[in-house]
Amino acid sequence: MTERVQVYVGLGCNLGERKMTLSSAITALQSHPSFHEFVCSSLYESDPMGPQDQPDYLNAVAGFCTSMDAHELLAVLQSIEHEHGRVRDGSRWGARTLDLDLLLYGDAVIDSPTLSVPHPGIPVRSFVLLPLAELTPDLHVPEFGPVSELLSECRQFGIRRLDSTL
Ligand code: A4P
Ligand code: MG
Repeated sequence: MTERVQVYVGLGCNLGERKMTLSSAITALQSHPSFHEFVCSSLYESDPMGPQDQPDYLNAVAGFCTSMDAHELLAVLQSIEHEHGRVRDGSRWGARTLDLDLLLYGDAVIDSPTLSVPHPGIPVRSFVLLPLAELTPDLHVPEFGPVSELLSECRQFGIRRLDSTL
C-alpha cells in the first residue's frame, strides 16, 4: 500500500448560506473513502482580503491522511467546489460560494502548472494560519517556517473565531 500523507485543506466562502456550505463541504471531505483521520478547526470569520466590496468570509482548515496523489486530490477538491455552485469568473480574489485550497501535502514542495504546494498564500493569510495553528500548533510549513512565527508576523484581517460549531 502507498504510504499515507498528512494533508491540510483550507475552506473559504463568502456567498450564500455560508455555514451550511462549509458544513456540507466538510461532510463531503470527511466521508470520502480515501480520506482518513479527519479533523477540522473551528470556524473563523474575517474581513475580505482583496476587493472590499464583497461580504466577509467564513474560513476553516481540515486535516486528514490520504495515499491519493496530490493532483488527484486537487481534482477531488475542485469537484466538491463545483458541487457547491462555485463558478469561476476569472476575477482574482473575488466573492465565491466555496473555495478549497490544498495548503500542505506532507512535506512536499510542488510547483506544477496546476498546483503549487505549500499554497503560496499561507504566510500572509491569518484566516489560514490561525485554524492551522489550532489543529497543529507546532506545525512547520515547508519553505515558510513555523506556523506560530508566521502567525505573529501576519496581517490579521479582523479575524474572529466563532463559538458555534458546524
Ligand atoms: N492551484 C495551484 N495551486 C493550488 C493549490 N495549492 N490549491 C490552481 C488549490 N488550487 C491550486 O484556483 C485557480 C487555480 O489554482 C486552480 O485551477 C488550480 O489549478 P481558483 O480556486 O480558481 O482560484 P484561487 O487560487 O482560489 O485564486 P484566487 O481567486 O486568487 O483566490 P484565493 O487566492 O484563494 O483567494 N479573504 C478572506 N478573509 N478569506 C478568504 O478565504 N479568499 C480569497 C480568495 C480572497 N479573499 C479572502 C479569502
Ligand atoms: Mg482556490
